[in-house]
Amino acid sequence: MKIIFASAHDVDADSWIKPLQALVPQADIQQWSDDGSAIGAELAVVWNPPRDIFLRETGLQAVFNLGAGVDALFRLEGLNDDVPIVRLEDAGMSVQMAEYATYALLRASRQFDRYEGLQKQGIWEPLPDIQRGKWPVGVMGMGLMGARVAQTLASLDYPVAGWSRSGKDLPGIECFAGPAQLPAFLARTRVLINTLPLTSETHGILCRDTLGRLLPEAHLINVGRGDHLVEEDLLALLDSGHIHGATLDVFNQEPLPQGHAFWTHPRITVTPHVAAASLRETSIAQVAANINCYLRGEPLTGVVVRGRGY
Ligand code: NDP
Ligand code: OXD
Repeated sequence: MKIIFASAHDVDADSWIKPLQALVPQADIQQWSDDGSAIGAELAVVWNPPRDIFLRETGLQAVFNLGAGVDALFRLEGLNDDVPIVRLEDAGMSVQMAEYATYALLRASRQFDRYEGLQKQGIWEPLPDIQRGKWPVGVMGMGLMGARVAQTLASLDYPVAGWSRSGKDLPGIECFAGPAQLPAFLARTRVLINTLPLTSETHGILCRDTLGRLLPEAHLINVGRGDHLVEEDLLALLDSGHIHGATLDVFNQEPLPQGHAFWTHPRITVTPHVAAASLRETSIAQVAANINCYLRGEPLTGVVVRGRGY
């Protein structure tokens, strides 16, 4: 049984293939090559793979994604509707996401950004104490990433709400669900954290209409996908002052192009899609366990529901 390993990212493929091969010894795992030939793979292990992977490897029976978000796969030609797409389930990412969100929230709410400026000027000036009630947090997407983020911030006594497709019941978190409850969720939120998957329903969801409903002096933390955000709407709301700041990890175009307004905007913090990395050891162990289930004819975990897109 052949497995094709394909990553468009500049990764050392051997450092992924060798440990995976050790955990799935009965498979022949080969690295994608640009020479145009197919290896006749039954399975694919991918992260942002080359555009023609599904046109070339036409006998795939399942695709294992080395990340949580699968939107990039749906943009490729040749992906059959009946091939299961399996995504990473947490695999060490939710704790990183919680760290990232905590850092971004505290930088704004505890005014560490302002203290950085004061230090540069040599000014010793304690700013007013924090009032957590003035920093209601709203987490969009209450899956593996969002729930961990929401629970972490609630444990720091911030008022936290979550919004998802289906209703949730999480202690200490006010839960909203579906399009009908989105306006109420936004209206009580000052710090909006987006952990949604990118689907046809969520594309462009961070726009003038939704962001404009947030409480004044809002802060946006986008760790979902760049295409959730209408970039020019964010810039307009920053200009108007309705949004005070944004911490952005994901962008319409990655890498963020040189000269893009976000690079130098004084109230935008940019990170290069690193909020939560796929950790090699944990990710390989999870994918290998799933491939071994496949080989034994057992059910896989983390299979994307095609009709939902996540
Ligand atoms: P999950 O599938 O576990 O959770 C997705 C959540 O989004 C669910 O709560 C789901 O609702 C909700 N949701 C989906 N569609 C809608 C909708 N139309 N309206 C309201 N809620 C919706 O995914 P993960 O938490 O594992 O990952 C989420 C995303 O985070 C990934 O798809 C990826 O884009 C991003 N990500 C980014 C990383 C980074 O480094 N920047 C790293 C890892 C992930 P319900 O619970 O009802 O199904
Ligand atoms: C993911 C990511 O989806 O890293 O896993 O963005």
